Amino acid sequence: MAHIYVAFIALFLGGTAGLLQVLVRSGHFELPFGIGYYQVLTVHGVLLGLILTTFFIYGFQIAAVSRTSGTLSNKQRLLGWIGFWVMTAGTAMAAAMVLLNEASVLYTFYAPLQAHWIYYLGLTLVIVGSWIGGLAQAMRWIQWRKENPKQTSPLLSFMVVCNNLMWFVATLGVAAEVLFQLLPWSLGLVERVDILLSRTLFWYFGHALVYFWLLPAYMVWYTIIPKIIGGKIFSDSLARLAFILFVLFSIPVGVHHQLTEPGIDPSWKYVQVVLTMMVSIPSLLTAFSMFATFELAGRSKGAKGLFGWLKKLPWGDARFFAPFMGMLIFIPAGAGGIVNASNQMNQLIHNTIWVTGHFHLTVATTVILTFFGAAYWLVPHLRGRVFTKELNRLGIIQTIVWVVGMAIMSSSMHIEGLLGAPRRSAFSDYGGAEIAKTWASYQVAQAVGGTLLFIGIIIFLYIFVKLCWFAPKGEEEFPIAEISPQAEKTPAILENFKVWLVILAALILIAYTFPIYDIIQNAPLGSKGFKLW
Ligand code: HAS
Repeated sequence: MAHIYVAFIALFLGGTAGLLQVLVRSGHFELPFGIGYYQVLTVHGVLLGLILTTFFIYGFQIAAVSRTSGTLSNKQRLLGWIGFWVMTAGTAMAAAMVLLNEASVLYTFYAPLQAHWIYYLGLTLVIVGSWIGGLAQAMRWIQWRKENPKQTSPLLSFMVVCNNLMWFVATLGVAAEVLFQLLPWSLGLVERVDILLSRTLFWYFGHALVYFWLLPAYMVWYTIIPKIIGGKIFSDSLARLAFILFVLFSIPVGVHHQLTEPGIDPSWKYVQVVLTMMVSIPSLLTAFSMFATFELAGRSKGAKGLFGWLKKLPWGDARFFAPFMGMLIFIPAGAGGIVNASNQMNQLIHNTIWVTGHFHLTVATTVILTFFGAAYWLVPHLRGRVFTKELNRLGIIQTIVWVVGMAIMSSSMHIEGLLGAPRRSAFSDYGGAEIAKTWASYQVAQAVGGTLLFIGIIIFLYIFVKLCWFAPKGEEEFPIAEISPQAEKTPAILENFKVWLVILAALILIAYTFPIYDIIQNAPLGSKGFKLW
């Protein structure tokens, strides 16, 4: 619960910043008291992209491991608490610097924009804290394996370990960037920074980051949703295979965020684009698995015809409805990702507000709606209360408001991006340029959609507060589905992390050794820091 409280405080503050942003970008509103647009944008990105996600994920994962592998030992709990406090202290440090207007560098903190060193140190602590907390979760799973030799470990715990392993390997990149480049540079110990190297290290981490958000949502889809709809997990092996593929392919693909970067040789971009297409496969496996789960559950309840099973899904249950809408939105959202990853099309959309539209569909809809759906049972389960009919009805309304708001905001971002509007920029009419006039109506639409989303946040937080302190006391189930009896036995290799780590290391070395060697070997002078806000 401690993690979840921090997460939803971040949701409120970050969501408020989001509302201010869409209003400013509509061109009809200006920020009061000299508050800068980029300051608000940094608050928004850091609090929602980094803090809300990481804290909710850890709250959920700790509960998931403890529910499926057994209660955490005192040592594991202590490590969990140390991790929590280190992360929280880091958050406070980074937040303080942003609020003091010393770090308006956005959540990607691209050099040569230079923030105060305390901002970088704060974010480093968030990562170090997450290593400590993640270790505690993995230790419980290892203990389970020792206590139950030669048995397949609980699926949900296995998934948590995969996510933490991916996170650990990915964060090594950003840790190297901050420790060896940004911190010494912001402290004045070195004068210049190698921009291309810093971005490459960031994106080594940055794409795995998006799967660190997505995989907990997939945990809910694979293991929780089947129980809520009265079905079974379609296949334990398929679910594990999908997670292993994410571990393997999430990291050696970061260069697809740098397809327009001049300093990276096109042949390495080609390799990483191929690997990016590989990382779409586990999502396609997941889509297949979810359809199979829905259909089998529907047919077991007597559904007939090709699509009769759709009618048997529990549409009135917010614990299902919110994640389901997340899945549905992931179909266009994922297709947009494939557009981004395709080198030629990336030239059109890169650095336009299309990309902002893409990640509001993926993380801010697919992932967040699944987290909302999970909170509807997890919070009352942990607080000893029940998710009442009235709160469930509000949860359905909340989901509809969210989907409508996001459909308006995100589709207008996609279209405006195709018309050339930049991302990461405050409102401007660009000196009355003709092209900028074509964006105006889409910017107003974004303000309308963004306002609906803010209303969605308020409704969700109302439900959350009720579930924490005011809903009737009782027992709410932690729903975990069983594996279908028809599923094949899980091959032991899927749990053999030694094999996967070797392949992962090989893929990373192939994808990154030469580009990084090349970047360092041909490094220009480097850049001094800039503070443009
Ligand atoms: Fe992305 C940029 C490529 C997925 C987030 N992405 C971003 C940024 C973020 C982000 C935050 O290649 C901006 C970063 C920044 O600040 O610069 N993305 C992809 C690809 C995928 C992808 C190939 N992204 C995500 C996910 C995210 C996320 C997931 C967050 C959670 N993305 C890119 C690229 C860029 C990028 C480039 C850089 C662009 C640039 O130039 O700057 C893939 O993983 C997508 C695969 C997904 C699918 C969909 C499968 C569908 C499923 C739903 C099934 C539905 C069911 C419902 C079962 C293939 C699983 C049943 C329905 C019934 C009707 C019954």
